[in-house]
Amino acid sequence: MSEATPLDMIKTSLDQAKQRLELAQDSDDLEAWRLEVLGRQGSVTAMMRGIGELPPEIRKEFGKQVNLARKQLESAYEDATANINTGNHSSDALDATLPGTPTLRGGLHPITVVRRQILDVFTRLGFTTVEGPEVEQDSYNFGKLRIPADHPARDMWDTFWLNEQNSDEKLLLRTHTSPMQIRYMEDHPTPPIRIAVPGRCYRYEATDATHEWMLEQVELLAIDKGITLANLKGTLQEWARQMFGAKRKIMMRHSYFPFVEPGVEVAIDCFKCDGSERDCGICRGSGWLELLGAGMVHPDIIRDAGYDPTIYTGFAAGMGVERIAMVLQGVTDIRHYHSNRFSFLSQF
Ligand code: FA5
Repeated sequence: MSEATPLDMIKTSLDQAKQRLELAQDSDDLEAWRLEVLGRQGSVTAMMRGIGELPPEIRKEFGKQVNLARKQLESAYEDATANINTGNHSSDALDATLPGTPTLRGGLHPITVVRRQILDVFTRLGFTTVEGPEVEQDSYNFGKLRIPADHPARDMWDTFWLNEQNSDEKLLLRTHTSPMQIRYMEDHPTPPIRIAVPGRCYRYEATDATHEWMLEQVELLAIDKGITLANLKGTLQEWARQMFGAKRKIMMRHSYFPFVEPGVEVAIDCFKCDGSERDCGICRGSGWLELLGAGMVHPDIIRDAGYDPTIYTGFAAGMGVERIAMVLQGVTDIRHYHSNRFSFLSQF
């Protein structure tokens, strides 16, 4: 095999340089290649400098070929630079190592979380979840619950009315979930009944740290033979223990609702000041936050439902979901919940 001539060496160098240029991934690779091939210490320059050492008869041809090769390499280098800068280079079109654009993760609303927690406990205690209408008839929201038109108890439920006051059946946004007691009993001629009714309620009232114009309640109704106040107390105590733990103090005291007899309300110790601040937004210095109203279903309501009140008794309760959420989540103003502020909601 004959020895490679100086002209063959030019061709080999040219081919190798072109191959290496194809491997360049980015502008750093290109610059390294430029220095190595076309730079002052580069291989092409070295060949030019070596001309003087060649036999005189081939110097001219050698110089011509090296110049040709240099021009080809310069133009290949320019093309490669343009490709990389415009992103045409295959490895730049998709760079899997770049950090991605973060997507926002959704989550359950804090009230949804607590409503589910409440219903989970009552489901374990044997209650079935049912729902009822938010647009309600006057008679279900008030009359059938023993709250007649002129009854002072109606003041407690300042109301959003939906049609004329003199219409045959006035419609309103329900002020509590208690109308579902009546609806459910009407649809179920024979006890036993054990239901939990979650749902939104609306009250036309001034708002503050513990009062909203839109609130969620969970209503309980249990009707059976021999149900007593002890069953109500036991149910609510067990519910409170499972919701808040055994360390929280729960108080039950007498209260008045026209549709129960006797009536009670249940409060929990103030998580904000424990009763030490007279102007506390949560307990107003009382040390207690009211969570729910309850009582033994009034015998008139049992009778109106078609059940014999000498055989059947029952208890009912209605609890505020936002109030319970405030205690569990340490939220000191109820108005945050429906403010739709991302900074608030994203904490949960
Ligand atoms: C009632 O709504 C009765 N229907 C409860 C009831 C049911 C009593 C069955 C007896 C038998 P009250 O208005 O107190 O009662 O409301 C019940 C609970 O809803 C309150 O304890 C409180 O936790 C919550 N609540 C009431 N008003 C508001 C409000 N404006 N904002 C937030 N929560 C409220």
